[in-house]
Amino acid sequence: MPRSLEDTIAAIATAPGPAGLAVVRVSGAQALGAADVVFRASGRAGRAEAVTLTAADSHTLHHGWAVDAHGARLDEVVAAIFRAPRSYTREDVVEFSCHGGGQSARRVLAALLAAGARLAGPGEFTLRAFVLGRLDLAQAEAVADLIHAETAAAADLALAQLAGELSRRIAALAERVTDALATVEAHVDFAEDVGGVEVPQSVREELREVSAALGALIASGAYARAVRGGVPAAIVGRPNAGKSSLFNALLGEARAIVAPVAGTTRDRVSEAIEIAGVRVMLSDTAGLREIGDAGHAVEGAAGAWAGDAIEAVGMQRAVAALQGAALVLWVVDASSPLAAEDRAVAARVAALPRARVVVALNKADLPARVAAEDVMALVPGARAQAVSALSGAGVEALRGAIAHALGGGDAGDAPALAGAVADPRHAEALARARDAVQRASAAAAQALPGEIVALELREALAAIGEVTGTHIGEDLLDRIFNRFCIGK
Ligand SMILES: Nc1nc2c(ncn2[C@@H]2O[C@H](COP(=O)(O)OP(=O)(O)O)[C@@H](O)[C@H]2O)c(=O)[nH]1
Ligand SMILES: [Mg+2]
Repeated sequence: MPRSLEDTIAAIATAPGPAGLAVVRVSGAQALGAADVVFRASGRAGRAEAVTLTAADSHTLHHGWAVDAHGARLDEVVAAIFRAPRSYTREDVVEFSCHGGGQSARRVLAALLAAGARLAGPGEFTLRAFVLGRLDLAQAEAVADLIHAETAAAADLALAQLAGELSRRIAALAERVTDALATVEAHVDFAEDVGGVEVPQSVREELREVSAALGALIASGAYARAVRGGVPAAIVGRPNAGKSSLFNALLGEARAIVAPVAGTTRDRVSEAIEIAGVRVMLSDTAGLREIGDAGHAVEGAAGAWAGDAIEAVGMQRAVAALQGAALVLWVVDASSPLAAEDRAVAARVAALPRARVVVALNKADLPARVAAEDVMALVPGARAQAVSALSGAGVEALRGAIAHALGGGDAGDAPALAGAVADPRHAEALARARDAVQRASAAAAQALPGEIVALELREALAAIGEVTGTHIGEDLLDRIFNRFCIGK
């Protein structure tokens, strides 16, 4: 990404297509000059000279025409002036509000490029806001999160991060590490004169507290991470348990085919639903059961695509969905006793290292032949909910159980999202910081030389700096800002 701050950059900031407005933005030392070349103010009665944007005050609006190099009109526009440093980027910025649709903004942009601006890269306006110190990195990343937010909760989360909630928490922890480091370094200097002295008890205690605080911050972000990134979820169970029926009930529409014959669902059908502010990507899958050697037929001649072979492929996809799922909805037909096939599914589900599991005891409209305890014993830690996909009874409660499994709690007591660590990149960097503080703490406890403690603390600060942006490489910065749209 070219990112010389010398350049004046321009881009269309709005999505293409028919719309009320489109905005073209230009930022940099020559922003006002380039905008002036493109802009002709509409005439005003009793006023001889036209308004020039280079002379305009900050935070003023100017109606007029965008023109090309020959003075031909390109669009009717309103120019908004933001002078440095009171702008999105902290540079001089002009925003042209054009008519929406494909042509107007593109023509205005072309005129700005002809007037000396260069096309901005993805996120380059926000990158400038970061480089020029208006936002720290976590705040700048929140801009991309906000743009990509697919649920209201995800937008709230991003807004809180943009407002600096997370940055403040992290800065407070970084300050404590910095203070501890200063004390240790002073101690090292002092110890050179008087001989080896241990790191003071107060610092050791402080380090233990800071590492616990970092751990708590990371742990408290599990729900926020689900809200930010969405959650892949798989509906699994033996054939005819009612998986497709339940999938449709959760979706509120008849999306998957439901039939009394086993093996109806062969392909994986996926739809997004929202539960507790989390975008859940729900996949209905083929029922899991043993079908002999059918799987091998798939590899044979084309003529060997028997029904069982297709079902076998469906099952392979079901297993893949299961393995990729962060949330598993295991559907049990509670109107018939647990079968070997149910136990086989349970074994697969229980073997998943990290997935959260909800058991739907389906067909609750019929007499129960399965005890919840027997099912729970097969998948420890899961939640179970009786439900009837047919009548709809219990579907809301099932959504509640899923919300709980996602960490969303009950409607009233959902965990606070503001200031939570929602970005896995942040969580990973903070985990490294916590590990380094723990090593520093252990070194201090073992009365190792202060230099070693100081070394670990510097590493912790560097890891924290990857979140706030004080310690960040060009490569990582490129990767982060490439996630943005052009014009943001
Ligand atoms: N009585 C009753 N039947 C159900 C219920 N859910 C599904 N079924 C029936 O069970 C059969 C299999 O359902 P389906 O959703 O295709 O199961 P899948 O193979 O697990 O996807 C169909 O005849 C459904 O109508 C339920 O809650 N109660
Ligand atoms: Mg099905």
